[in-house]
Amino acid sequence: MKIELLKGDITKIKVDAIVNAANTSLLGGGGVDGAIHKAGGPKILEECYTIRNKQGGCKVGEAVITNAGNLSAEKIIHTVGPRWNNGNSNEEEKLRSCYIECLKLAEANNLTSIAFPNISTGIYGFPKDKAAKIAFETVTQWKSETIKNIIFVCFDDENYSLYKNLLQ
Ligand code: AR6
Repeated sequence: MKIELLKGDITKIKVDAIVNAANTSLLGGGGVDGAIHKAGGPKILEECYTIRNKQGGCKVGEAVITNAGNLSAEKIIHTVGPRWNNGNSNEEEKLRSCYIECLKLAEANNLTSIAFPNISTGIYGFPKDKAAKIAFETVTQWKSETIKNIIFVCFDDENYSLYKNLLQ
């Protein structure tokens, strides 16, 4: 299993699955969620509505999978990261769970490559250094079956340099 680092816009990445940092409603928002729905078009949201009707959205630390609309990825895996609450609400465990549930879903769908944004480190305010450590540790400990390639896509300089240090 190869772990890579890229800087830029995750909607442009050619992989089997792009991970979205969504919210519990699954109905879109700002940040990477907004960018994915904007670039991917209405088909993604349509399937999000179907999932909502069936199971009422997605809980923090869990993940659901949909089509990728117009994007070059095959699937979008939507996960809901925790909002940072000074470390008082099990945020670290919940963030770890996001990565694990995404990896599980990718494997269950026989996907071989997956791109992660830096979940929770934007609007949800999770400290970037802590989040990078959790993401990196969880992914490197993963016992892969179908996944051959994991890509961390960093949008901002701070995250990029944190991941660069971890990968070195
Ligand atoms: N490609 C890759 N990374 C991106 C992109 C992009 N196009 N745009 C932003 N980022 P955020 P959260 C980075 O705020 O903190 C939404 O409204 C960004 O620099 O997107 O999990 C949802 O609906 C940051 O490092 O997600 C939720 O309500 C990272 O993506 C809420 O925001 C995550 O920032 C979720 O907040």
